[in-house]
Amino acid sequence: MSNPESVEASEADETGRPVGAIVWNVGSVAERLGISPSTLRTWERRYGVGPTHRTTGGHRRYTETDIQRVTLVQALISRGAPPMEAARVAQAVAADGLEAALLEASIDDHGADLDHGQIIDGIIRAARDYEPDRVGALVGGALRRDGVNGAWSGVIAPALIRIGEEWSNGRLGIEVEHIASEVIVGELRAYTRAAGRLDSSGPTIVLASAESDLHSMPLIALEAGLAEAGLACHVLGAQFPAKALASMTANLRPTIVFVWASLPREEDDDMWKVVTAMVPPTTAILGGPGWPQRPDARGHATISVSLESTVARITSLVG
Ligand code: B12
Repeated sequence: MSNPESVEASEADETGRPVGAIVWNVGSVAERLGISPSTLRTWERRYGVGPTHRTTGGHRRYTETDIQRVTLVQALISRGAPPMEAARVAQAVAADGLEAALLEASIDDHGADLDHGQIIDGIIRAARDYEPDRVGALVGGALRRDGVNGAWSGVIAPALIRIGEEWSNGRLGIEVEHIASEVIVGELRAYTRAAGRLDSSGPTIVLASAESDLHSMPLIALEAGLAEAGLACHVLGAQFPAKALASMTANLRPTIVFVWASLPREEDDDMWKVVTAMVPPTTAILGGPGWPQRPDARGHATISVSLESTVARITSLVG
């Protein structure tokens, strides 16, 4: 690739660009973007998206910000936007929002190759910046690209675990955790709805969180994973009372009862007593790090290790 050129003091302009900043000529930018120099010149001539600087001899010189902006035009065009519209959108983005806009455009572009680490960083940055739409675009894009299991294990769970760690170390506020979790729940639910009408005439699947435990997102992820497999379920949500679960199970005789616990629970806990007392035709499956670990105290209940294995187990149990 061609080398960037360093701006000479005599070429610095009145816009405040630092003397000596790295700038690129049109050929280098074209090479970086994999498009022709004439396309770049056309974007500048027709739509006004181009270099903000020229040498004293009139040669185009792109700064990194200019390059981000033309890259955004390119990403939007590759997603199907007409060039004039792509240029209008890119021009409207402030310089400090270009990186985020690019990330969003690439995740929505199924051909784009953002790795999981970049998406996780983007989600955490967007939640920290109080920008739920950006969190949603990244999470929704990952779901559409990787499916529920892939997006959960590759992006959503690692992002949540990091957010939890940073919250407990005091490096981010609880509002960041709330923003991220609200948006993730919304995206998972939208994904479930997009699966269309599910057949609910078959075996009954009940999902709940343990009494006094507010963590319910894994239920919503499981609901989406089951929807992807064509299965409908009843989601009872967070903090479900043990007594109500016992009576509902007796009345409904569901095939599967899945109960999530993020917070630690003891063996004398009511919820533990209810789930370990469940017998066929109901199979109790427990998920989350909160459950007591002693296998001989579990009765017929089993502990799951991941979203993917839980979906697979339920799918095989309900045939
Ligand atoms: C989002 C969140 C919240 C949200 C929940 C919103 C919602 N709708 O669910 C809110 C803000 C309400 C919340 C509240 C609280 N939270 Co909170 N929360 C989290 C966070 C970031 C993610 C929770 C989650 O969904 N975890 C699920 C996945 C991402 O993590 P995991 O449990 O480690 O999951 C792996 C395995 O369990 C396994 N797995 C095994 N079987 C199965 C089955 C299925 C189906 C799935 C999906 C996965 C799975 O796979 C997972 C990885 O994919 C966690 C961090 C964390 N590590 O969990 C903290 C965390 C659970 N919270 C914590 C705490 C302390 C609290 C609060 C007490 C204080 C607070 N932060 O406000 C309250 C709890 C109040 C209450 N009575 O419940 C602590 C718990 C520490 C502990 N062990 O006691 C954590 C671990 C944060 C931390 N690092 O300290 N929280």
